[in-house]
Amino acid sequence: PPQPLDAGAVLLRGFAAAREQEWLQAVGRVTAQAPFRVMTRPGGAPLSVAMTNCGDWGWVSDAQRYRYSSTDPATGLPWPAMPAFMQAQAVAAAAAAGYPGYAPDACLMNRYQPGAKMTLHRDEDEMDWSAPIVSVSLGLPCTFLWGGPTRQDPVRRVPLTHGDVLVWGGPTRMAYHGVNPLKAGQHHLLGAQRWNLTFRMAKRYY
Ligand code: MD3
Ligand code: FE
Repeated sequence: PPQPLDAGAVLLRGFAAAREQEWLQAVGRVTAQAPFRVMTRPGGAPLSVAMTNCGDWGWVSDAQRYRYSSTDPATGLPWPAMPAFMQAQAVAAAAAAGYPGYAPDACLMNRYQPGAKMTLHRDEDEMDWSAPIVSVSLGLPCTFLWGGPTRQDPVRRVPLTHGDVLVWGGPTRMAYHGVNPLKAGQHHLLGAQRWNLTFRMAKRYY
């Protein structure tokens, strides 16, 4: 049975592992059209994670601000469509976690290389904060940092490995979270990388 981390947050260990080849293929098709790239954060420093998107909306950052954009700023073209396989798997994971009716319109794809990290933050650029977020981890393991409603709350360390899927809804949807610097290593499929895909309802209501 699914393992609840906290109210509304469910960890589906290994949910994506059985179909890892299809995940790799789907990510490969998206990144052939819209490659991973390092974006600039407001203020001008680079993010340490390389990103791309698929779906109707993509999360982007530049020296001015964070926002959702229907087009890839690198080309001006629409983001690649969300592969049907990825969309169906995200919907299935949400349903398994107790969230029927999930309809993601955005998938942010993060690529971590050794040393890359994500500092504590909240995902607050989506219009409807009641819609859950589904997160798929592939490749090297990481330590996920999971805090509470304020930056000062204590942080739990949750190890995430290849194929783990997390569903964040309910009260934990707005929790602070981050990722420790990725340790060096070799994954049998991805080499020295971790990919994390987060499915969101960016502009659609749940
Ligand atoms: C908890 N990504 O892209 S995934 C992000 O591993 C992000 O790349 C991390 O945080 C990564 O914004 C963490 C797990 C995750 C994603 C969204 C959440 C946890 C969350 C939203 C609310 C609470
Ligand atoms: Fe986040």
